[in-house]
Amino acid sequence: RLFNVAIVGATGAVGVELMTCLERRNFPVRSLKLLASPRSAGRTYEFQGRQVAVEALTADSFTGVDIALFSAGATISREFAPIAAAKGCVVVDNSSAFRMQPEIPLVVPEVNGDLLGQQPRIVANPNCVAAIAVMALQPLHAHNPIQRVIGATYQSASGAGAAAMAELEASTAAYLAGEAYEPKVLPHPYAFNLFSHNAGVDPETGYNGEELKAMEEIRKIMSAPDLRLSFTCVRVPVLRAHSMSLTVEFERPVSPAEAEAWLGDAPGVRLVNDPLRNHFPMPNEASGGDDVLVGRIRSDLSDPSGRTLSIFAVGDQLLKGAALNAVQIAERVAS
Ligand code: A2P
Ligand code: 11C
Repeated sequence: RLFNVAIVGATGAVGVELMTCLERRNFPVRSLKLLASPRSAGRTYEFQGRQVAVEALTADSFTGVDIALFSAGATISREFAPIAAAKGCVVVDNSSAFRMQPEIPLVVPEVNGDLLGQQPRIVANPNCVAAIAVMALQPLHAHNPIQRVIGATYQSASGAGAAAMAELEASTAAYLAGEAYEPKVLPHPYAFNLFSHNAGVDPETGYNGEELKAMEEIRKIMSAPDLRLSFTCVRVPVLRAHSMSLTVEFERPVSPAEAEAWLGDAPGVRLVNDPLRNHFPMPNEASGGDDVLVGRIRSDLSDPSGRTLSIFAVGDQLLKGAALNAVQIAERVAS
C-alpha cells in the first residue's frame, strides 16, 4: 500500500531531513505534500526525482492525506494536528504540544514502539535530548533497573532550527573576520562560546524548559515514573548533533564490561569506546548518521557501591533526535 504524506514545516531544519529520510528509507509514498508558512509557498524541493512545490498550510491542507509529519512548532501543531486527525490522518508530531498528554503515546520505536499497535491518531515524537538519552539508557535499564541519572548536555544549533544554524555560521565568520555580530536568533554570542540552554527558566525549580522536558519525557518513554533525573542543558557551537554525559545509578552493582555488552546488542546504538586511542563519541562522527554513539563507559569512582556508571552519548539531533525517529514511527504506523 502507498500513502499520501504531508510534511508540515517542510522548509525547516527538521522538515528537510524528513524528506530525505522518507526518500532514502523508501517509505511507500504515493504523493508528498510540502506545507509551510505563506512566505515559502512556491519554493520547490526535489523528491524522488520530481520537483514538489511548497504550499501554504491551511485547514484544508489535509484532505486525502494519510500520514502528516508535523515539525513547525507547538503553536502550529496545537492548531492543525487536531484538524488533520479529524480528517482521518495519522499525525506524527515533532513538537512539544501533545507529548505529556496521558492518552498520547510518546514514542521511540526501539523502546516503546509497541504502543503504536493501538493505532493512535496522534503520536508524539520526543524532544531530541529525551530521544537520544533513552537510546543509551533503555538497553541498560532492561538488564539492571536504573534508579537515578545525572545528565549534562552539549546541544547543537540545529535544535533551535535552521535560522540558528545559519547564525552559528554567520557569527563564526564575523568573529574570524574581526567584525561585530549582533545575535538575532539565540540570546547570546554563539561563536567560540557556549551558554545555558535558551529555553526559559522555571522560577520555582530553577531548571530551564529544555531540562524539564527532557526529564519528564524520559520518564514517560521508559515507563519509569519514579526514575530520579537531573539534567543541565547547554548550547554549544556545534551544527547538528547533541552530546550528553550521563551518570547512571543502577539498582544493583554493574561493571563497564556488562554495560558495553548490553549496549553493543542494542539496535540503533553504536559503541565508540576506544580508551587506547582516546576515541569516544563525537558530534562530527554522529552527524548525518542514524545511530546514537555511546562510549566512555566507566565506573563512577564517587560511588563505592559499584552501582554507578558514567557514559557519553551523541546523536544527530535532526535524525534520531527528530526526523529519523518520526519516519521510524510512520513506518510502524504504515506496516
Ligand atoms: P517557513 O520557512 O515558511 O517559515 P525551523 O525549526 O528550522 O525554524 O523551521 C520551522 C518550520 O515551521 C519552517 O518550515 C517554517 O516555514 C514552518 N512555519 C513557521 N511558521 C509557520 C506557519 N505560520 N504556518 C506554517 N508553517 C510555519
Ligand atoms: C534544542 N531540543 O536543542 C531542543 C529543541 O522539545 O522539541 C527542540 C525542543 C523540543 O533546543
